[in-house]
Amino acid sequence: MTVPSPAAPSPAAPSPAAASPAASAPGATSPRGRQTAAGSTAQSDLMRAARGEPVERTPVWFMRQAGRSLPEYREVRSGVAMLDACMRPDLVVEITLQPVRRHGVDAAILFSDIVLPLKALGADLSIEPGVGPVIARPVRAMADVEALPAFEPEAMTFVAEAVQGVVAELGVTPLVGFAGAPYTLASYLIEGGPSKEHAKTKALMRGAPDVWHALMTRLADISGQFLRVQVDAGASAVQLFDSWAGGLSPADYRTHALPYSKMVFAIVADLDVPRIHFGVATGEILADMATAGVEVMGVDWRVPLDVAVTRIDASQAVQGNLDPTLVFAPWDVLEARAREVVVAGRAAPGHIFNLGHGVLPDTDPDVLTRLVELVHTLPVAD
Ligand code: 1CP
Repeated sequence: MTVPSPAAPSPAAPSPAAASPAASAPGATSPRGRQTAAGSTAQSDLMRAARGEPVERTPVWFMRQAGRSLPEYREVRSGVAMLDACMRPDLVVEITLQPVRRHGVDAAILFSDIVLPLKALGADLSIEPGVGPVIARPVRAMADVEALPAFEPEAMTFVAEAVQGVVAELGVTPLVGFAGAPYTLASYLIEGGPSKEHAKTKALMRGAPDVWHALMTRLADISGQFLRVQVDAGASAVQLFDSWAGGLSPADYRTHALPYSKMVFAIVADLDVPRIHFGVATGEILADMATAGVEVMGVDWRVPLDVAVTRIDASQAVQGNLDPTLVFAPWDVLEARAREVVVAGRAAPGHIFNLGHGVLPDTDPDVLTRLVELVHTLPVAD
């Protein structure tokens, strides 16, 4: 399924206004999908579901499908630091394709991390094994925000190269590009690393609105431009991860987080790719998240999909939402729950099957393969 590399896309558009219009040349973003020599991704089940059109089979992919659950991932990652791996196009192509080959999922997601653009732009941060992102100089004051790097398209050439390499191998299977939402990114920058309560983040958010606004605006630009780089290079859809936004009350979310996520989605609005919005424990803020300028709402396992559709726009597709711990249950229990998810998903105009959060590292990959096969056999309508 190897196809020629896309015709030299620019690594990044300097601003939405300067973006090239949709075109149908190989490698270009067509209005409804990605044109490659093997055909267009536009008619894939994933893209059709995202647009709310009928599908042959329910499309399925898994958040964190590339990663520690796969022995072939552990092998190629051995001795290479996480963010170094993300910056090597040869490794990114290989790791991104591994779960597609193994599970037969309907989409690839770029192997990267939400903090990668900050690292590529020069921020002093790393991903510590078993911990997560850690930043040397946490953001606490305006001077720290000003010291953060601004977006530079030249720093992203390796991302464009990796995306081009992936889509050349994927044929008509779409690649999902992604970025971190400003709130979730800010939580790592302010706390200095992973945190449960996000107390420092919320203190800065409420106590220093000018610093907060400056930080969130900067992060919105970086994430939006990072998504553009991926789409320009060949990604067919984008997902914004606001993993920790569910820790905010609806009022705080609306005031302090949503406006900046809207900025991110606005930066890619002209690219005509499906935009997916996801967070964890977001039941109370789903309605607000749905207003960010998105076609697909990701839902975690806490809210049944047929309930989620009553909280979002009737035109929006849904993505989710099997509890990721169900892979450790007996197969008949997992199968029954997966069937329930597919039936509940029919309440939306389109449904992309996924877990309600990322694949857990101890997951048996054979269970995921079997789950993909199951979902593909289930009827898409009553
Ligand atoms: O060495 C390793 O293998 C480290 C584990 C790991 C991996 C495989 C990290 C550290 N990041 C990743 C890749 C990654 N990160 C992907 C891969 C693409 C795929 O899905 O296959 C994606 C989509 C992410 C995005 C990401 N990173 C999110 C949003 C998704 C989510 O899980 O909510 C978040 C919050 C991060 C931060 C992060 N990076 C890594 C860890 C362990 C964490 C979470 C730390 C925490 O608990 O706060």
